[in-house]
Amino acid sequence: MLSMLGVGAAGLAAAPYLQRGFEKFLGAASQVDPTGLTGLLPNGGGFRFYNVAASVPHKDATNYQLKIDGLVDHPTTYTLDALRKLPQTRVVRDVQCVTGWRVPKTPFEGVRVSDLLDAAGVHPEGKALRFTCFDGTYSESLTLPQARRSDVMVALKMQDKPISYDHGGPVRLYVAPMYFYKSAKWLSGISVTSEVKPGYWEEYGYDVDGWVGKSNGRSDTPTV
Ligand SMILES: Nc1nc2c(c(=O)[nH]1)N[C@H]1C(S)=C(S)[C@@H](COP(=O)(O)O)O[C@H]1N2
Ligand SMILES: [Mo]
Repeated sequence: MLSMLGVGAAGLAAAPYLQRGFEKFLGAASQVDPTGLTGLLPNGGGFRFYNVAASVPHKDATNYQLKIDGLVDHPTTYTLDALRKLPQTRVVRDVQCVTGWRVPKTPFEGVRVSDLLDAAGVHPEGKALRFTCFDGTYSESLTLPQARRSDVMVALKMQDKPISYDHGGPVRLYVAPMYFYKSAKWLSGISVTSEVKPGYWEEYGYDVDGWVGKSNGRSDTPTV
């Protein structure tokens, strides 16, 4: 806990990251802080912007790459254009952060993770995925069956627009049935592994299986 507060305080000191640092600070603190201050903060369309890194490079169609590797037959690197050319799936669900905020009926669109896995050819000993981000810090995980759901995707659009930088553009993970911390922003890598390696927040105690309503002590269920 103290180390998380330290990260938040560092964020407050860096002017360009004031907003995100502050959100991050209270997002972490709200787990134990009964003041309810998080509800008073300004936010964009109901969303809070989260970022655990000090700074994140900007990427676009000229330099974005998604690397698929690990226990696969065909390690592959996709450009943004290559991802755009693959079949796209659109899913509309409520976004829910585990700290309590929620944005109803938010469309996400992109390429199913299962399609990328099929193209890569997963080895029999491949049991899980590790997701990494070009912020250099954040990570996430899913089991193979979770990742192969039809509502789990490498998202290129959010709210029917290209994903903005703050929301993790140009490409973020989107795991519709789980709390939003599973939806890693600024996605840069998907590695097939033999077992689940807990992600960034999971090292601080969040459930590795982040099903909405079934974990982290919350009981609300999605409306869609
Ligand atoms: N790379 C990265 N991805 C991340 C995070 C982060 O700090 N860094 N925060 C997670 C958390 S806790 C939430 S609630 C959502 C927030 O997404 P948003 O900033 O688009 O609202 O992103 C998730 N993915
Ligand atoms: Mo979150």
